[in-house]
Amino acid sequence: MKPLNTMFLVFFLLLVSLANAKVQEHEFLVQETPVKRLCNTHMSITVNGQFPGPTLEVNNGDTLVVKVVNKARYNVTIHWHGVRQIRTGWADGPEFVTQCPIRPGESYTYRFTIQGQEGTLWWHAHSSWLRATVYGALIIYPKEGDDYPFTKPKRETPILLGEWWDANPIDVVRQATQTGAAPNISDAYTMNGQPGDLYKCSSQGTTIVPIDSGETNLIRVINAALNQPLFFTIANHKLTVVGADASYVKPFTTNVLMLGPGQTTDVLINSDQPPSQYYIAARAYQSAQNAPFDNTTTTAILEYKSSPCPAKGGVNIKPIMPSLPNYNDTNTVTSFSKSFRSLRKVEVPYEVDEDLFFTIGLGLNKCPSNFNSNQCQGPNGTRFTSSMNNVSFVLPNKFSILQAHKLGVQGIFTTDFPAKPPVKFDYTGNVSRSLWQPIQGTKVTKLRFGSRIQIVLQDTSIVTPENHPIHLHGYDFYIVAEGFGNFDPKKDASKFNLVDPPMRNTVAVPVNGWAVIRFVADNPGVWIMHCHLDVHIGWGLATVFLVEDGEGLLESIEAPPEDLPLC
Ligand SMILES: *[C@@H]1O[C@H](CO)[C@@H](O)[C@H](O)[C@H]1NC(C)=O
Ligand SMILES: *[C@@H]1O[C@H](CO)[C@@H](O)[C@H](O)[C@H]1NC(C)=O
Ligand SMILES: *[C@@H]1O[C@H](CO)[C@@H](O)[C@H](O)[C@H]1NC(C)=O
Ligand SMILES: *[C@@H]1O[C@H](CO)[C@@H](O)[C@H](O)[C@H]1NC(C)=O
Ligand SMILES: *[C@@H]1O[C@H](CO)[C@@H](O)[C@H](O)[C@H]1NC(C)=O
Ligand SMILES: *[C@@H]1O[C@H](CO)[C@@H](O)[C@H](O)[C@H]1NC(C)=O
Ligand SMILES: *[C@@H]1O[C@H](CO)[C@@H](O)[C@H](O)[C@H]1NC(C)=O
Ligand SMILES: [Cu+2]
Repeated sequence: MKPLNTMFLVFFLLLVSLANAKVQEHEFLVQETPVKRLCNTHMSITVNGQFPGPTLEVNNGDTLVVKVVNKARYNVTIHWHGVRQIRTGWADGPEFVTQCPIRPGESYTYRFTIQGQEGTLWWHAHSSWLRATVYGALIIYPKEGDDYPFTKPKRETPILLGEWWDANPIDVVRQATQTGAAPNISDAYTMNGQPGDLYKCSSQGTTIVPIDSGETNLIRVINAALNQPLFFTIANHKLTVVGADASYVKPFTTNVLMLGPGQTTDVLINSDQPPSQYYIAARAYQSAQNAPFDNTTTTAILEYKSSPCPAKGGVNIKPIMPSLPNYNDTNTVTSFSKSFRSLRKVEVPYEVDEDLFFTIGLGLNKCPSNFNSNQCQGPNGTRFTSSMNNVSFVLPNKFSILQAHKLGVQGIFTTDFPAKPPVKFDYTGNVSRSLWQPIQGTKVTKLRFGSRIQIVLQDTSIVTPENHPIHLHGYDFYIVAEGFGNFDPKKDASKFNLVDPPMRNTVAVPVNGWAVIRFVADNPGVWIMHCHLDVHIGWGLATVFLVEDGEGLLESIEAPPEDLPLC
């Protein structure tokens, strides 16, 4: 076809697809709101006074216009987790990466279109630890007239898993930044903002999920916890996984899910049990060694409509409690994550243009000479740090990286992020102390528009091995393989699934292991890739891809919005 004809065709298809796409406008007031949990009231930062925040419901193809007004006393930004933001990187949200923060008293309007994604995503603050309370679900239905590729559910319920501190989360992270130690662990996990029956002063508010006999219902599980991968289960009910991170998967049945922070999983449940009340429960999957963690259990109640009412008639029927895997049950995590296959036809690159190998893990910094011992309360008088390929990522503060890139401002970042670890070592072995302290920098990787990328994400055992949920902005990627130990290209490349690998935006990299992801760099802009444990982002477990504009029509990032916050 001649280029002109192609253009007409593109234009025509655009018109057809725009015909029933809608534009939804919302206002998000970020404000302090009293929230009482675990017997105490905190002035939490919320959106529109709601905790969790409002659920956004759209159809694939719709455009969202969200005016965020900051009435709180902290800088804030909002990230639309998993939304591809094709050509609209200015609306992605991570502070100092794609925009400067919205300062107190200011506002910014995020505009973006959902393109080709269906299922469950979410939104959250991407500034300091504000996302502890500033988050909500983003549900994407198929285009109007389209159906789910599975039994139409009678009811749909989102369940947001969260993490609650009986303190101001901003104080918790500030204290850790000052001391160099690990931040205080949380006091509770929550489901839709409620800890549930197993915590003090909580059973009044326990989330109830309604169901009736003979139904098939959809539960959209989102791990919005700050720092903890979580197991999730429902007593006596099988879970049929049909989607994850807004991509459909070939259905498979399991008793338990594991979600790293940032991940979502859509499951169908059949109400095939005697009418009663069943606990829905979640608790920690803890892969780090010798690290304190919140070992409490959050619950909601799956309640059959016709179940005997516990409050009436003096009969005290307790909901049925499921058993959960041990906190350290990595085998369950492995068999779960290996069950994922894409449902729809995949376009995984067979060949790659950039073959990248990134180590991910923790580190310890020696106490700087101008610091006192109160500022070095990490193990043996150190400060915790974290890095990819031995670079601990530092956010700029005068320009966002995207602004600096588009305006050609020098001195904000460098483009020398290493494609391979600068030193080769036994990543998952007993690592010499001389390798534990990374360098700091704002180093990015430049990618040509349209190039095919492979990244091996390799956990290290420095300080402790750990399952890190690695999240890439602006893209979905295929997880073509994962395994334990050190990735070996000779042995492991033959195991790649290039036929039906799952497509996700966050990969839970196995503890003391590796995962290999592939994607095509077809979305120009500046995209952060980071561990979704917020404690690790703060320590520097992040890096940035700068994807250049292409040459064709619709291959360059749009112009910045006029109200884009400046530093
Ligand atoms: C962290 O925990 C310690 C020990 O329980 C406590 O003294 C401190 O106040 C906590 N910090 C914050 C910010 O809540
Ligand atoms: C949770 O941790 C606390 C404090 O370390 C400990 O006392 C308690 O036994 C643990 N509970 C469970 C259920 O593991
Ligand atoms: C997991 O924890 C259990 C109970 O604390 C312990 O007995 C077991 O050795 C641990 N397993 C691994 C693989 O660390
Ligand atoms: C701290 O020092 C002790 C004693 O030298 C050592 O056994 C331990 O491994 C050190 N811990 C860390 C995390 O460096
Ligand atoms: C790790 O290596 C150090 C230094 O070579 C050695 O002292 C230590 O015993 C080793 N630890 C283990 C668990 O092998
Ligand atoms: C990281 O870089 C520092 C500074 O050059 C060096 O001391 C350390 O050994 C390096 N570690 C690794 C894992 O490359
Ligand atoms: C808030 O953002 C501005 C830049 O817009 C920055 O200079 C300032 O340091 C930020 N404040 C905090 C507390 O991070
Ligand atoms: Cu991490």
